[in-house]
Amino acid sequence: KKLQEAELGFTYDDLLLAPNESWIEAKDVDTRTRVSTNHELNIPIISAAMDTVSESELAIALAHEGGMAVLHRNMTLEMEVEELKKVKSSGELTIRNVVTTTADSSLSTVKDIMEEERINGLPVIQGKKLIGIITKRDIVPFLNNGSNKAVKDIMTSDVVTVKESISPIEALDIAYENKIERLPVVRGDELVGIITIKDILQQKENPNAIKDKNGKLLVAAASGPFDLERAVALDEAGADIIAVDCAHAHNMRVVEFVSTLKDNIDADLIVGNIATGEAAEALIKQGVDGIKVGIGPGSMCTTRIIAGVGVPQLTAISKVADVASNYDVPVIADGGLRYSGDIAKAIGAGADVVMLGNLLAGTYESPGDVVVMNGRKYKQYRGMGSMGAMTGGFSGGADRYFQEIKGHMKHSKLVPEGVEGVVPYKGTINEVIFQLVGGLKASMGYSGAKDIKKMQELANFVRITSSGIKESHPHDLLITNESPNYPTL
Ligand code: RVP
Repeated sequence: KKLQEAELGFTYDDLLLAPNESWIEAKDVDTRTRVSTNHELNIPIISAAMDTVSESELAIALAHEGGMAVLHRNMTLEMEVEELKKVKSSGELTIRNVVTTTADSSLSTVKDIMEEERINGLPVIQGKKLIGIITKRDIVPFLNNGSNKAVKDIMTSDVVTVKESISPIEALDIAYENKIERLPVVRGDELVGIITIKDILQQKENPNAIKDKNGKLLVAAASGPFDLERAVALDEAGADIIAVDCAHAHNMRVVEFVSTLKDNIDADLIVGNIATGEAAEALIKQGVDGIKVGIGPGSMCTTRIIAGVGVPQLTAISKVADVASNYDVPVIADGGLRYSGDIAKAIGAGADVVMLGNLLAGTYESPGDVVVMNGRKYKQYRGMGSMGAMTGGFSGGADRYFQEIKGHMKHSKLVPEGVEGVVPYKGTINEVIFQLVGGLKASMGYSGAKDIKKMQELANFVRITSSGIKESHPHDLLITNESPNYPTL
């Protein structure tokens, strides 16, 4: 009876989106979406909380594109807070930690500071008061001619300054007008920071960047299911979202602990992973701000093989979304996505956001070095339940799978649910996201969906067979030029 009642579960390759009548084109669609109760993204993409994917560098790059990273937790609490702070301070137009000099300093000291800090200009201060600015250009003529001039002899005293409230456009105008590269920011005559043209231009290049209410880049940070100390510390350090990262969030101890976490943090709380409507109901009743779906679809995950447990991902997304939409709680489809078309399918099945591991691993900004094998470039990618992640680093992978590392425990006493490997080097986050979002937009054009909500509403799935899959991929030719959005391993 049990077998007769067994439901059919679908995943990405089992279905395609049928095209709809459409009055909308890819270039006109709106990809904004909600990732948690209180936070919107400009693109429906977040990065996996994995130690070969999400640290500050990738978090900054992804937030610039309008998405968000979930910083991994296979590091000490202090290190994770440090990573978080790097993301939060990077979005600021005004650098507040300014390296300065004083009027009586020698030019050679100034040169050394500039070289060490790799900066081309220093504000000159007396106490906290700004009294001048000195640049590399000013000092170069005097460096090799035995001159014993001091900063005060050659600095520019008539400094163009700006107030803290300045906008990037205004700052840029002032910098161009005065042909200068850096603008000291003052409160009265006190120096409080500096704005550089380089930073403004970087901001201008990223009109899609996603920021918090203070203008800092949006970022989430992972915490263990029972790690109150970490969740509170990350919250205090300014995380916008705490993501409870766990392999089975329908474990009732995890569900019950949600309310303790909620009571102690201001940030939104995303919890996962689950794969059923019942689990969604249980978590939503505890007040979660977002739910993450995915038991076993991950590209390096072996849970379905080792434990024999999981739900094919499109069915899991759809079951969770059916419940979550009644409560207006965002759904994140985590794992198993290989192409941009899978993002469209996940959204069509009810997801508000997708979480990517493999597709963002192997980018310039992901942690780790490029390795060359047989003339091709790769970067490491490993499951957080792999032997390497559970025993290396800070064993932040182990409790995700309810496993404990004790003292000198032998590795053979762990049961891994993930593997370690490499993925092809893919270029920058900017290049990768351009292709992924481009594919999603194309799909929205085919579906006649002007935004993500409409995509969820209008998506029409058609079931396909293995011949359908074969027909979908390029066939009957030898690919001679690799396409940026269709990699061959
Ligand atoms: P993928 O994008 O298919 O590579 O999947 C990434 C997801 O896989 C992660 O966000 C996480 O939910 C899951 N994961 C991470 N480690 C492991 C494991 O070791 N089994 N699984």
